[in-house]
Amino acid sequence: MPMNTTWTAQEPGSDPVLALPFVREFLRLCDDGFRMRFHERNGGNLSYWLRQEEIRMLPEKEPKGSWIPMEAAVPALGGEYFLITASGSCFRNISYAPAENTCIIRLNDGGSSWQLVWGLRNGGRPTSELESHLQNFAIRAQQPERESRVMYHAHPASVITLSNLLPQDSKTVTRALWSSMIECAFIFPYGVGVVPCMIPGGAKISGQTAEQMQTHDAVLWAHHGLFCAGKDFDSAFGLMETIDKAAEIYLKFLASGQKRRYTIPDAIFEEIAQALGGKMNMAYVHGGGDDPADE
Ligand code: 2HA
Ligand code: ZN
Repeated sequence: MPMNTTWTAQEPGSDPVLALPFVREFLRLCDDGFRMRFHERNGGNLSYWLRQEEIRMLPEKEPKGSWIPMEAAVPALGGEYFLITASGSCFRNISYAPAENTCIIRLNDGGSSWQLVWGLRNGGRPTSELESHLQNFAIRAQQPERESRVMYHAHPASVITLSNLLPQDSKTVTRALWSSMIECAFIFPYGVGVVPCMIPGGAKISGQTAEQMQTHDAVLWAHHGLFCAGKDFDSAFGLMETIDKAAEIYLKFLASGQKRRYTIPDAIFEEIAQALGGKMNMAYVHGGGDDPADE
């Protein structure tokens, strides 16, 4: 998708869609992610799954244009509406010119194609990672307490650095992050899944990501970035921030050139699991991963 070179600021009052609370929160997250340096150029993408009452708030609910087929169908999401960043959109432009850089789409009943409801004013299509966003929503909706409304993909530098250092294995990566600061085990008790380095976009990476999302809170794409799921914008953004910060702490410790001298004992993770009523990835509670810092 060629990138636009000029943008016209879109005033919030110019379009009723921009006044909707979920749209405002979506745009605020884009600005915050850009300020956090999670998004170089057109890196990253964001999606929001609309609730029924939010669909009713849309001034125009009927899709326009043709049905565009997707590589992989998501039958569980047939007929659902999503607000999503446009392919090629740079996060620094999204809240400045939202109608060009985002869109609301509706899926057909079989969840195999999408149609435009709002946005993409200069043409284009939703993010190249559309399939990953949708499959992640579908897989998490199978577990009611883990259902997500926000899917957030970004390129935080510290997190990407981990895939240059650590074995690309979910337990090792999760333990390295949990061991960096104690809040991590509370904030992502199911840990971080890892998908090995592969070409972004399309069915292969989205299938493997959804598989990891079934049992983890976030998924690291090796040498690429991170996918975070959340029940709302604060949860998804907070997860991205927390994992980024834990990765930064881990890297600072490694940069000190010292071996790990003090660690969070497994007994503490057991206590956290108890405090969370067992809603934690128990396979990661006891060490034995392959962390080079422990060698
Ligand atoms: O949208 O981040 O993974 C650009 C990307 C692709
Ligand atoms: Zn990416």
